[in-house]
This record gives sequence, structure tokens and C-alpha cells, in this order.
Amino acid sequence: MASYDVPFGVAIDFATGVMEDADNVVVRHASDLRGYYSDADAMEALIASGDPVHYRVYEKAIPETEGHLLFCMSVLEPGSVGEEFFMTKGHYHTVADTAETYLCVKGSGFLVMKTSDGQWAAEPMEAGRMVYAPPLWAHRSINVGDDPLISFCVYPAHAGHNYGDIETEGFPKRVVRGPEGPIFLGNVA
Ligand code: PAN
Ligand code: ZN
Repeated sequence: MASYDVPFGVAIDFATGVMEDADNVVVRHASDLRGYYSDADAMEALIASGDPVHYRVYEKAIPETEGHLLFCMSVLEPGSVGEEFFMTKGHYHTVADTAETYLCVKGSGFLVMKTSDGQWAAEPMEAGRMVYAPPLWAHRSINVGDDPLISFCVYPAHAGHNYGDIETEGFPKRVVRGPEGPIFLGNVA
């Protein structure tokens, strides 16, 4: 394994999101998102149809210690489960007061964000747009277009990922296909 305590560079293909010589490629299939969408029957049908890749995340194995930065390419496929657009699981950072930037390089979608005390926000993701998720804000990307939604993310290397609280809480809004484009539906009473 390369040392990441010396300078280095990597090639990234913005057309595909592929990071050359990635050390880790996290591949999430539809079945990894079971329970995340409102239409459970549509999810089971999608899994039965071949359990397609939902998204991939390309990373370098930079030490997860304070001072370093982690960066990755996130490639979220287009599609929907029922009427709900494909999305990432979403998470808080384990070290909750760590921020993250997402630079969208291709595709069309939203970064939906929330805090544990009920605030939420959705920032459009379009090629060339950078979105900032401040400390304490959970974040999830949602692809509302016909092409992969490709983003370059950077965050403190010691941040960690807390998926459990989102599995319990969900997000306040779901993004679904409407007659004239995406609609944000309330997910809470
Ligand atoms: C991103 C996400 C990536 C996949 O790199 O990890 O988009 O989303 P989930 O981790 O929610 O499955 C990031 O926010 N890292 O912290
Ligand atoms: Zn994150």
C-alpha cells in the first residue's frame, strides 16, 4: 500500500466518475438499500430483476486520522424505486461536527441534508455546482436525472460514518417523480 504521508496525485475521469488506482470501491446494490424507500414491493421487484448496482464510491485509503482529508468519487445510478428517485443511504458523520463538500461533476440531483433537531435543506446538484454540508448536518444524494449523478467529496479523515441514526430517523423529505419534475414529499406527520 502506498504511503499517504507523502504527496501524490490521482487521475479521475469526470465522464464516468472512475478514480484510477482507487484502493477501495464501495459498491452498494439495490438490496443494500432495503427499507430505505417507501415502496417495499417495488424494491423487492428491483432486487428480483437482478439486484442492480445502486451506487459506487471510489476512495484512496488515506489514514483516518485528524489532519488528513478523505476524498472520493460517488457515482449514483439513475432510476427510481416506485416513484422515489434513487438515493444514497445518507449519514451523519460519527464525529458529528465535521463538514463535507460535494462538487457535482455530472448529472442532476439534490443533496438533501438534515439536523437531529428537525432542520432540513435540499441543495441542487448540477455539473459545476459545489454543495457544502456543514458540521452536524446528515447528508444524502438523490439522482433525479437520466444519467449517473457523479460527485467529488472531501471531508476530514477522522469523520467516520454514522448510518444507524438515519436508519432510525429517516429524512424529513422524500424526492419522487412528479408530472413536471421532482417533488419533495413530507415523510413525517
Ligand atoms: C460520501 C458518501 C457517498 C455514499 O462519500 O459516503 O456518497 O453515500 P453513503 O455513505 O451515505 O452510502 C460521503 O458523504 N462521505 O462522508
Ligand atoms: Zn459524509
